[in-house]
Amino acid sequence: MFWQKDIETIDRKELEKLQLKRLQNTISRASKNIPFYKDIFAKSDIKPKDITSLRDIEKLPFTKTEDLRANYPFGMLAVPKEKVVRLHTSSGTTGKPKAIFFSKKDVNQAAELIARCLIMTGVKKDDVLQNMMTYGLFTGALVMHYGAEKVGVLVIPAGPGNTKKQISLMQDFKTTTLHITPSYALYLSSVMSNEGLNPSDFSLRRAYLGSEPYSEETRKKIESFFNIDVYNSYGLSEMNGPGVAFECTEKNGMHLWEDNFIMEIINPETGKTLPDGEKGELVLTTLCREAMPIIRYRTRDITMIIPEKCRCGRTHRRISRIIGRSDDMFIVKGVNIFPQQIERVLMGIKAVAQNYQIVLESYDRMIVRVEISRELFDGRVEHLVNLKNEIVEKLRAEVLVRPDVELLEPGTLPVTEGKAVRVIDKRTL
Ligand code: DLL
Repeated sequence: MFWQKDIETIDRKELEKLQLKRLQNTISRASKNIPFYKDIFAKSDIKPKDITSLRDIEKLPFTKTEDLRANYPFGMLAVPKEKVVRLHTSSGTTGKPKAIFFSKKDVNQAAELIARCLIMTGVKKDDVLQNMMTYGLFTGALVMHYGAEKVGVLVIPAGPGNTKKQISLMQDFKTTTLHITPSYALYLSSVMSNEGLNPSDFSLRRAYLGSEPYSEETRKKIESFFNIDVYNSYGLSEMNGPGVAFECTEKNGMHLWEDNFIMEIINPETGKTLPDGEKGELVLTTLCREAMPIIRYRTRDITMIIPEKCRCGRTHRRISRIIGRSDDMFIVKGVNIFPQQIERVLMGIKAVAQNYQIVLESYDRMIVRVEISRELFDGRVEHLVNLKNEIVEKLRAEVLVRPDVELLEPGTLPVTEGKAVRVIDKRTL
């Protein structure tokens, strides 16, 4: 099923022609209207007219998160303020937020992309989507909301939290589709299971999970608890929010909408472009954004382009699950570790419940605190010792560092409404 079949299955040659035309237009507008880009072109040898092929994009400098911060609040705007109809911000962990502006056309275009994503996963007008992302300055909820309304589904603007109420909404309005973060989906499953509720008595069919990294094991855990299909959804505020890349029913990598974005994978250390199939940092250029075009934005997200064609017939290339962020990686005993490696191991162990935390005590000591499922809390020390040893060994095999593991009762660790905080780095506190 397609929302815009012609563009979703466009011939690659045609797609590239369209990309080039849109890239040239974006560069020309940015270099005329945004002082930051005007400056870049004034200082460098490369001029907008020198971009005559898609490969020429590699000659342009990157835009970094610090550039958006330095130009806060209005510095990256390409249109007069009267044309802006919406502001979102992305706060990140430090410093000033980044301001992201939408014109009317941008709001509509972002909704179009979401509509593609929903129809691609089989949504129909009679579906009911419970939007459990945070409404407000965060893009997650509002951008999805507008896209879902465009498709014509009933949207429940629930926001996150108040889990018992969420469950009643799901029951009363026969919710079929959830839009939710992976950490909140795990928490929801623990509340439902504590309440003795059987997800098969609900009308749920699918969930869109994104906004934070999670592993295939977490997907499986959530799919099997709720008896639904989970689709991975990737996006970032700087590029509209959700709807940048999304899984089709093959559930094997996310189609990145290449008529709206140019994607590159680079080596984060050297900045050199890598071929399809190699892991590196995702760099994105907007092709349709009116209010705030961004050229070669360094997302810091590590992924790769899947070279094979997808069986669904869409020609827009897929990216793999995000492996981690280049700034999420930490080093213990000289070994590079991504939190997601740890999550993958934990979620693959049946006795592990929904929540965990990684505490970096020192440069050679990592503690992994794990909640275990209630059934296993039977008081038999022998069970707990065996489980702890299993977790230590599996983690050591994956990350090559032996962690200390603490087993905890369910509900011990904090739950956040937004993105989960998994790593506590005491070395930098
Ligand atoms: O999280 C937009 C979004 C909302 C995407 C809802 C999907 C669903 P930001 O708050 O700007 O925007 O955070 C963007 O979140 O650079 C990734 O590091 C991470 N991220 C987003 N989706 C995924 C995903 C929204 N599916 C940052 N897997 C991005 C892994 C993800 N990481």
